[in-house]
Formats: sequence, C-alpha cells, structure tokens
Amino acid sequence: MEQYNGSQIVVLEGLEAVRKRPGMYIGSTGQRGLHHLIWEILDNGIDEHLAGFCTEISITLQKDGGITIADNGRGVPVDIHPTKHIPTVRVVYTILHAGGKFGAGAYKVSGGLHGVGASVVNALSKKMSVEVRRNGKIYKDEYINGGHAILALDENGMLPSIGNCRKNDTGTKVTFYPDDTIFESVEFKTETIKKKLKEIAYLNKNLKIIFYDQKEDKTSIYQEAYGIQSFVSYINRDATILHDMPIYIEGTSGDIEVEIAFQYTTDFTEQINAYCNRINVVDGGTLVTGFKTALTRVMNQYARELGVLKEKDENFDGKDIRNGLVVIISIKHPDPQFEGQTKTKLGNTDAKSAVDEVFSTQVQHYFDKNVEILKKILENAARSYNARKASDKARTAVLKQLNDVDTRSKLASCSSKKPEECEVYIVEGDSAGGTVKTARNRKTQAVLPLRGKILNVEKATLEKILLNNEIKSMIASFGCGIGDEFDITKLRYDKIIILTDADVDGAHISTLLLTFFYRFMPELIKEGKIYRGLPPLYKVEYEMIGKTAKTSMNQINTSNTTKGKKKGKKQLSQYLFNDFELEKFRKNQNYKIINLQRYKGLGEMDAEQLWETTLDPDSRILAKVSISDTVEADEVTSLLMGNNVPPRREFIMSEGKYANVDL
Ligand code: 28F
Repeated sequence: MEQYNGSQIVVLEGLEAVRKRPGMYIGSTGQRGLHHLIWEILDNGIDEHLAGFCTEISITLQKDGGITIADNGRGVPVDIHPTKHIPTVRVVYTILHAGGKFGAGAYKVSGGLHGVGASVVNALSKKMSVEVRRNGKIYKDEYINGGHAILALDENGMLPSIGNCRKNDTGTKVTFYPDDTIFESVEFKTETIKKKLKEIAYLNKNLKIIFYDQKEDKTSIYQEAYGIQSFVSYINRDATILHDMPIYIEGTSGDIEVEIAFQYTTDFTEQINAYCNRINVVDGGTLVTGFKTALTRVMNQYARELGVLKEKDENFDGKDIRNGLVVIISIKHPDPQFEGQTKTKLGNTDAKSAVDEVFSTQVQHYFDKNVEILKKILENAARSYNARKASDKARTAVLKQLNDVDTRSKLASCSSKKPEECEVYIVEGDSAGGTVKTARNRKTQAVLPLRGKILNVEKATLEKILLNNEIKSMIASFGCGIGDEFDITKLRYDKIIILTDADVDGAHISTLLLTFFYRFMPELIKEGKIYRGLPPLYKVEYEMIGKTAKTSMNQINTSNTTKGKKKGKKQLSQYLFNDFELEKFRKNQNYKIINLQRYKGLGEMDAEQLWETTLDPDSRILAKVSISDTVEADEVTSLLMGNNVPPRREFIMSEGKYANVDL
C-alpha cells in the first residue's frame, strides 16, 4: 500500500460511516438499495452528458456478478487535487462528499456537481476499479473492501498510466462488485435496470445507452430522439388517445428550463410525472402546482371563448380538465430544494411561476394553430364536468337515504353492537340467505342477502353505481360511507365475509363485489376486513379399509351416528372443497366411498351443515382478500373487469381453485 498521509484518515472515517449505516446513504440494503448503487454511478455519466461532453453510456452486467458502466465524456481528472494532495480521481472515489442523497446536508443537484455518489458506491463494494482515458493516456485506480486504494502512486504522487489511447478518445469506466456482507442479495435484476435505462433515455433526448447482459449474451440499445414526447406515447401505448401526437412545450424562464409533453386519453384518470434535474419528484410540488394552475386557467379561458362554457356556467374544475391526461413535466433548476419525508417534493416557488409562464404562453401558441385538438380536449372536460354534476347529485341523494330503514331492511342484523366481535355475511340470493339466517349465531353474525347480479362498477357511471340497490344496502349496512367520505372507524363489523356458491357464477359475483370494494372502499381490503367464505363442493360418506384409520382434520365427528355404524365398521363423512380434493380422496386406497353428495349451491345444505362448514368460527374456512401491490392491482382490475373479456374468464376460473384470494 502507498505511503500513509493525512487524507487517508478522512477516507477511512468517511467511508466507514457509510458502511456502518448504509441505509442513511442509499435508503436500504435490499433490492432498492442495491440498484441504487448503479443509479449513482450512472448519474455521474448523465451529468457529463448534461454538461455537453458525453453522447454515449454503456452498462455491462457481468457473469461474475460485477457491473461496468462507461461513458465517453471528458474522463475524471487525474491531476493532483489542490487540497487533498492525491489524484482527483481518487478523491472522487474515496472521500465522502458532504450531502449524499440520503445523508444530512445539501441534496444532490444533477448537472455539474460530479462524483457525489461514487465514494458511497465504493464504500459498499468489495471491489471497485476506475479507468480514465484522458490526454491520450489510460489511467486506472483500484479499491477493495469498501474503498481501500490498493495501487501505489508514482514519485510525483500521480497514478501511473497503464497505456495510451488516441487524444480524442476520452471517458470514464467504472466496475464494481457490491459487498455481499452488506446487501441482502447482490444479484442485479435485468428488468429493473432496463426499466431505468428506458426512463433515462426518455429524459435525456439523444443520449445513447447500450446495455449488455453478459449472462444472456444480449444487447439492448436505448435512444430517444423525441425525449419526453416519446415517453408519453409509451405510457399511452395501450390507451385510446384523444389526439394523435403528444403536445410538446418547451421554454425557459430566468435560469429555469421547462419541458412538458402531454396527451389526452379516453380514460377517467390523470397521470402526472414530474422531474427536476432528471430526478423523479414523486410527490410533485411547486412545478406540478404551476402546471395545474396554468392548465386550468388557460382551458377555462378557451372554454368561454369557444362557447363550451356559457357565461352563466361555473368554471371547469381542474379535475375535469385533467380527466384522461397523461403528462411529463421536466425542469432544470440551478438550486432545487427537495422537501418532505423522502425528499421527493420540489419546494422552490420560482419553479411554480416558471412552469406557469412557459406553459401558458407556449400552449396558447399551439392551440391557436390546432383548434380541432383544443375542441376535443374541451369537450372531454365538459363530459367530465357534466358527469361530476350528475354524480354529486346522486351521491347526496344516496347519502341522505342511507339511514332510511328501507335501505337496510334486507339486513338481518346481529344483536351485539360491538364491532370487534361482529361479522356480516354477504350472501348470494334470498334462498341461501334464508338458510344462513337460520344457521348463524344471532349475537355476532349478521346476514345481508343480495339479489341477482352485482353491478360491474368498472363499466358503470358513478351515478348508476350509487343508485344500485345492492350497493346501497351494502354501504348502509357497513356504516362507514364511501369514497371521499369513507371512515373505517365507523365500520360496524370486524369481518365482511363474501359467501357465494362454489361455482363459476359464484366466483363471478365475488369478483364483482371485490372490484366494488377495491374501487370505493379500498381501505377495507388494505385493513384485511374482507374475507371469502369457502363452502364445500362435496360431502363424502365412506368407510375405512385396512387399519391405517386416522382421524383427519376435515372428518365430521357429529355424523358418526349409530345409524352410520354398519357391520361394526365406522361410517365416516367428510367435506371436500374442490375437484382436486375429490380426486385425491378417490385415489386413496384406504377409503371406500359409500355415498357422494355434490352441493349445487349453498341452498342445498341444511342449517346444521351450513353452520359447521361455513359459519362456525372453529371449523369454517375463510380466505382473507389482500392486495399485494396497488399499482398492479389497479391494472388487474381494469383488465379483468373492463371490456377485455378473455382474461376475465381465466381469472374467475383459476381464482375459484385456490384458497388464497389475491386481487
Ligand atoms: C461511468 C460513470 O463518472 N463520468 C464522469 C466526469 C468528468 C469530470 C468530472 C466526472 C472535478 C472537480 C470533481 C472532467 N473534466 N461516469 C462518470 N465524468 N467527473 S465523473 O469531474 C469531477 C470533478 O471535482 C470532469 C473537467 N471537469 C470535470
């Protein structure tokens, strides 16, 4: 190792702190944190691109678990650092800069401030190397075990060059191996990397990104000549769009650069993605406020000019105007202030006025030339405005009715008023409802029979949904409201149990119910209040053959009546929940089936059977409904419940097979 000098103390103290508390610097030591290492190094290359010196970045995922990232920028300087007295490149990779992204102090600003994360990555790697091509020479520095430099410097304190290259061939190449004593796993995910590279390509117009996966021997190239405009097209690739091309706005206000691309779809949602200095500000902030204010003002002005709104009308609400909107807002700010718990909200007030100014002036130039598109957008806003007015009325009417005796009349309530011990069974059909009413524990179990099919909330307007009787009686019975007024603390039950027949229709009804809960009372699912009862499909009566007779979990002891004892052999019975179980039962050589009953519906069971199979908390089987990931769940529900019929069937059938209902 080279000569001991003052700077080495700083090195080890700084990087040791990173190793002690990695979460402070990269968020976590799980998947996210691991990939964060790549993003940090990539960022440095992107900064070099933003500075105007780099056109290409390549990433290689190696077979041996290492990753190499290279750019064709200027190359990190290798001269002696004026205050640290070691090569600048070694300063960049071994001295912890104040203010890492997750550390204390200032937050990272892209565009000019190089090397902030490089030392953090080094600290968390068991091996790292940097190769710099600069001034016609190739230089290399290597580190092990969290940033310990292992190469000797020459008599001038410089890194010796390891070769020559053409003078105009410049760049930086970094290879690192994450430390497996720090990370839960050190395996990079190709899909995660690709997704990020795609985003980077959209946000950095023309930058060429080459990804090589050595394990698969596959190369992917990411380059977007149209930047965020293509990003919007990509997001809308499967949507029905209201106008052909995303609208692109750009301009500067003071020293803030603003770029916006947007396009309307026929969906009822809005999606706003905001970036400041290429950092995704997930919680929005001033740049989003500026955009929303400007859009609402400009569009209301146009709506009056074009007569879409009459003098007497109120204004469109911002929400009406953003109905179906997909937009990317990307600004460059010299001094961004990131706020909030996760530092993902922009705080600069000048960003609000800059976005407002650039957007409102530029978008008017565009719309003045493209009146047809403007009209389509305004009509779309008017549709949302009218629907909102109608459903506001409907909602008020429904909320008024909720306490009416009539709305709740179908509910057979339980006598206890303690929510923590009460359950409500939502039962398909009046006849099954009747049996459940007889069989239940009246103190703690309420029953709400639903007639016929439930409305598919994915396909109906809110107005229609709120006028639907089945839905009204559910809202009234639960007692906790709906949508914005939903309050889970008012829920009258600890468990809401959906009980349908064990057939395709039953599965369909329960899917419709789950969709309704997911859309309008998602907290019920998140808080684990929704269950599906799993009634058996068969009851088998059988005898044991041979001596291996052991009582199984599902055997029904109560049916071992005297009448069942024949020729000294015990006649037993058992409930089976699906065809798979029946198949298994049939194949079992120890059992001789005497009688097999198939329940076509809940209605075919008598009260006692219903009690022991689906109501008795000690013997029933319930499946808790859960959502593992909200974004995915959103896609799943629209896919299944929208107009796309084939996958819907598939879901119903397969869902019926498993006890774990995952939406
Ligand atoms: C694969 C990752 O890290 N690329 C980088 C540069 C270029 C410069 C630089 C980096 C100067 C004073 C630190 C070159 N010439 N890719 C990268 N390319 N860092 S990192 O400078 C570092 C700062 O302190 C560079 C002139 N100025 C800057």
